[in-house]
Amino acid sequence: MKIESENYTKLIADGFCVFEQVLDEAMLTRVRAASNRLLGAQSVEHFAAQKSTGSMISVYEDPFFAELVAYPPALNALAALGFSKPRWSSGFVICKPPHSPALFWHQDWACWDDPSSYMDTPLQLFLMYYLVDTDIHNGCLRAIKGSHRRRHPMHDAVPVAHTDELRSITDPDHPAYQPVADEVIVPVKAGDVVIGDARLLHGSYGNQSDRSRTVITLWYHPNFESAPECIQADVSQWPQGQIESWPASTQEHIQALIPTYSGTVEPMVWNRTPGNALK
Ligand SMILES: O=C(O)CCC(=O)C(=O)O
Repeated sequence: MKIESENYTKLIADGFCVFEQVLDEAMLTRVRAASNRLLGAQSVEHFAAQKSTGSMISVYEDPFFAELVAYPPALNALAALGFSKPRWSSGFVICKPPHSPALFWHQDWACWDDPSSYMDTPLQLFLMYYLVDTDIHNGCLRAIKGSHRRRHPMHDAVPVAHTDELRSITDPDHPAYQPVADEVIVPVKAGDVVIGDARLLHGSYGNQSDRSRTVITLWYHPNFESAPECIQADVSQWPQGQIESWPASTQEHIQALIPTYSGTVEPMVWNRTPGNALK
C-alpha cells in the first residue's frame, strides 16, 4: 500500500512525526495517575542510577497501561501511517525530576546485523506521550533528523549508549550529553504523541523547571508479520512474563498486539551498533 500523508513523509525522511492531541483529557488524567503511582513507589537509588534518563520503570508493572497500549486513537494514528497490524513489546515511564540533567543521545534499534536495518521501512517505532507540555526549558525531546538512515558523528561518539556510566552520568562532559549543531527541538503539548523510528538519534534537554516532566514510551513493531523471521523470533521473546500476572480481561485486551513467532529460525543476536552499511 502506498501511503501519502505529511506524517508518513516525515517519519520516513526525518525519522519521526507528531500526531496532535491523541490522548483526551480523561485518558491523560488516568495515565498521569497510573504513572504517579509507579513513580511514587521507586527508591532514591532508582533515580540515582537513572540520573540521565530520570526514571526507567516498565509499564508491565501496572496492568492499567494495557489501555494505553491498545488505545484506539493511537492505533488509528499507526493505521494512518499504513501500519494496521502492529505488535507491541514494551514500554517505560520516564520521569525527569525538577532540575535534572539532559538525557544522552542514543538510538534504540538492537538488530543492526540484519540487512533490513539499512532500508526505509521502520521495524520498530516509539510512541512517546509527554504528560505535560514540553519545551527546551523543561526537558523536551531533541532529535537529529535523518539519523535513522544516515551516519552522523554521534554514531561514532556514542556507539553504545545504554551503559550504566551514561545512565548515571559518571562524566558530565561526555559528548553524549552535549548539544550538536544540527539537533532539532521537539516541543509538544500534553496529549500529543511523537511517533519515531527506533534507529533515530534522540535524547532530551535537561529539566530546568520546578515541575517534573514525564513521558511514557511504548515500543511497537509496525510491520511485524513481514519483518525477517530472525527479528520476529527475537521480538517475540522480549520479556512478557509479567503479562501473565495481569487480569485475564486485561490480557485479552492486548492479545492481538502481542508478537508471537512459531517458526524455527534462530532469534537475531542483539547488536545495538550500526554497521558500515549506515553511510
Ligand atoms: O525522556 C525523553 O524525553 C525521551 C525518552 C527516550 O529517549 C526513550 O524512551 O528512548
